[in-house]
Amino acid sequence: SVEASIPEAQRAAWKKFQPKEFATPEEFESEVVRHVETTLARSMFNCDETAAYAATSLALRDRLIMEWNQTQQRHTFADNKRIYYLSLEFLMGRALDNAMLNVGKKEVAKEGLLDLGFRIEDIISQEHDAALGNGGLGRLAACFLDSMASLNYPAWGYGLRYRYGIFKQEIVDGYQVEVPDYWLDFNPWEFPRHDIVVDIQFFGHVRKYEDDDGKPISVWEGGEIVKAVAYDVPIPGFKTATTNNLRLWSSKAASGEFDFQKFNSGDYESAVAETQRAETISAVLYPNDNLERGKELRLKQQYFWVAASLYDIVRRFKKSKRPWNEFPDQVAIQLNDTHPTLAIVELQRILIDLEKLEWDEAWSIVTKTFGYTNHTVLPEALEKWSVPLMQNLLPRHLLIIYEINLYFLQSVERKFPKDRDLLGRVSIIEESQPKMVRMAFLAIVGSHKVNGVAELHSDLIKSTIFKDFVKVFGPDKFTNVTNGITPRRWLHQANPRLSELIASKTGGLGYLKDLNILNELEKYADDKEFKKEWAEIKYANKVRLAKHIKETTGVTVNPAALFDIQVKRIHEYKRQQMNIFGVIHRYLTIKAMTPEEKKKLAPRVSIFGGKAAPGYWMAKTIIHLINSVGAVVNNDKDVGDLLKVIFVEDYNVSKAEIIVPASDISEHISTAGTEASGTSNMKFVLNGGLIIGTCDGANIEITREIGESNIFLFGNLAEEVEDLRHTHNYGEHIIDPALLQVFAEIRKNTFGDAESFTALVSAIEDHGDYYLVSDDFNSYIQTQALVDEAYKNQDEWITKTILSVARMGFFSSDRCINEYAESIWNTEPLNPEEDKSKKL
Ligand code: T68
Repeated sequence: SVEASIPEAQRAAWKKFQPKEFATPEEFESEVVRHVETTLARSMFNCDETAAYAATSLALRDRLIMEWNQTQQRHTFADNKRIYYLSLEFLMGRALDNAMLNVGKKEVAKEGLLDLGFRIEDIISQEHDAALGNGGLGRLAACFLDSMASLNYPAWGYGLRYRYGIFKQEIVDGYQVEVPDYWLDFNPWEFPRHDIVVDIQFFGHVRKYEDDDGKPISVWEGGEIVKAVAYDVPIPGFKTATTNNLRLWSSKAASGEFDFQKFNSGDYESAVAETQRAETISAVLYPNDNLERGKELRLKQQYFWVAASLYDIVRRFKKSKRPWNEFPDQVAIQLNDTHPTLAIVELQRILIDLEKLEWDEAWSIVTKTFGYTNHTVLPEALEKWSVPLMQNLLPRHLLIIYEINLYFLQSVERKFPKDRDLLGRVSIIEESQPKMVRMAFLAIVGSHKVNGVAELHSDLIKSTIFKDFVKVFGPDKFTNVTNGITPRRWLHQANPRLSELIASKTGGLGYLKDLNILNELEKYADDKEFKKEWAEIKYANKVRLAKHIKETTGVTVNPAALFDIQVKRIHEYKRQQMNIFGVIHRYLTIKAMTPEEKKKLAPRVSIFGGKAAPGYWMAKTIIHLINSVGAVVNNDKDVGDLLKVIFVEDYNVSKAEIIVPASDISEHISTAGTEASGTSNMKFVLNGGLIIGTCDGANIEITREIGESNIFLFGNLAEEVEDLRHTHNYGEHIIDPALLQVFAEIRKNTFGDAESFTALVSAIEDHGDYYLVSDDFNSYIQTQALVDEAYKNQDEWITKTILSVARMGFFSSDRCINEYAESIWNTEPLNPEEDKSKKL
């Protein structure tokens, strides 16, 4: 047992001091007061909300860390296969509410805080979001951590501890302005591990020689060293005894504070500058989603993080004293996109250069260890690194990549001796000027499984960007794992009243552990009482959002109106431009209506939110247009409540928790074939909202699960896109007449100087309309009219939303993680005895 593994001298203390249970509000209060007075060195006499948040978090964290320790002991003792999830992004959001709910202490904390004079919501909202991610990819990593802990998988996340997360967005005069997100002032959720430090090498050169047996040896010498310091973030499972770990690396100058030699020789300034340069590596998250820019610092970040993580993983494995061929039985490493692909090369380097294994043996271990998840087919997002850049920064790694490529191409040549072009097409090195390393190809060659994130997407990668690799490796190397979301945060935490209602009808919170239990709600789809409560909860959630909108924008919106929401990163392929053109079309229609016609129209609030990458001009123009349209529409007396246009500033995880439960309809309207999966589509439906969307990403599977009559699909299909684009460029390109009207209105300066929006209009009229806005516009407008009609029949609408929620079980990230575990990681959960004491 774990107990027997503890030295006798400490065993008694270990047994005596088990995690604090906070059985009563008083016990919780006493912990809060203790932290205020000792840890924070303040008195209860001047304890404000900030201090109350700090002390509450510290009290919770004490408990988490005890469970974290026990989990790690259990995992060490059991010595099972561990999962390592490597992601450059973890979009965690707030931790306190989640921690309280997962350990089942929210009620106790709520009462305790009330006793101390605080409302728990006010305390929760003190917390700064941990926003170490751009969008879907980063949030998926966060949902996966929650599921892995909640399912008792021994799993670690590895990432970077950015000093600045994704920028804070401010809207000034309708334009996006980026403000740095310095979030680490007070972060009770991380534990610095100053004893876990890894030296990371950059630059230098490779020296080759033969050893006494004539074996070629390569040594990576010279260059510079940067230190990686570990920071650990506890990840509690939902009502499990498992608290897993997220390890984030922070960069530090190797010579401590600064280079003393330089300091002593009087070169103080350059000594400080060097320190700063080292710390720059983990300073800032790159704010581009679905775009690669090939910056050297980004490559440095990638290697820094990958090398530190692998050192840690290998060290842990070596403690078990197993032979190397058992490494893949003990370690599964999942690559979240190509950002950590260097891990493949680094493990090969460790095995051949440092551990002295033969190439083939090492390579077999490597490929069995890694799995690679692809998140995009957009060509501009596929990572490539210039060979000269890599040669300079990572000379040994480049040589290994060339060798991997050589052996790979030789095997292709053997299999397809007559196909000369194939070699060039699948080569990891692109023969361009300069040469480039194709990271996705390297990831495929170095992994045993490659997966897409929704069925359509997984099919598309096999038939387009990775087609040749299906030919080379066979179809079984490629698989699909459709994304999912954690119902703990995205239902129980974000929508507590709905969660409570569901629990009351399905026999408690068990549904949060097995989301298919939601199915039991089908029998209430026509239950009058139930529907009334259901509708009341939606209304209350809309009131909550309306309040937020009023406070932040000054605009009053009517909670009885249809809330139409599109929140996600701003991108041309996601087509927020089509949405706002549709809004302008609606505005023109309303302006032309008689009072009688107006009476028949369902009032609508069009809500947008999302960040544009700072260098993405077109995306910023879309934000500007949305705000400009809002400024006109919201002040037009002819329109009144019939239409309001809102841009919610600084969309992030904690705002999503307010926005998602308040939707009637949400928009997932990407050009077919461009959105790999989408995950907010799942969140909205799970919270009783319907979808208007294209046949893209996970929308297709959502439709299959909830039924075609419960979703508003429109637009061209993925297989039609190529031909349409061809026609735009080489045939006649006719723009939709309703869209032309919208453009004409923009040109009249109705929404301010039309010049500012030329790029948006001319992308469609003059530059081939790559995202097919015009092709889909008519279908979009018509489908929005169907939404209007459907919404008028509230009774049917509510039935649709209940049936939809009842059928969403498939989209739990728990299902998703179990699929990864079975088909890619070959691991099983480690269910501890202690779980039995956790009541749902
Ligand atoms: C998203 N990708 C997909 N990328 O767009 C979305 N990219 O369809 C999918 O649901 C989600 O991943 C999860 O699978 C991203 O969010 C990025 O954020 C990103 C960041 C850096 C570089 C490239």
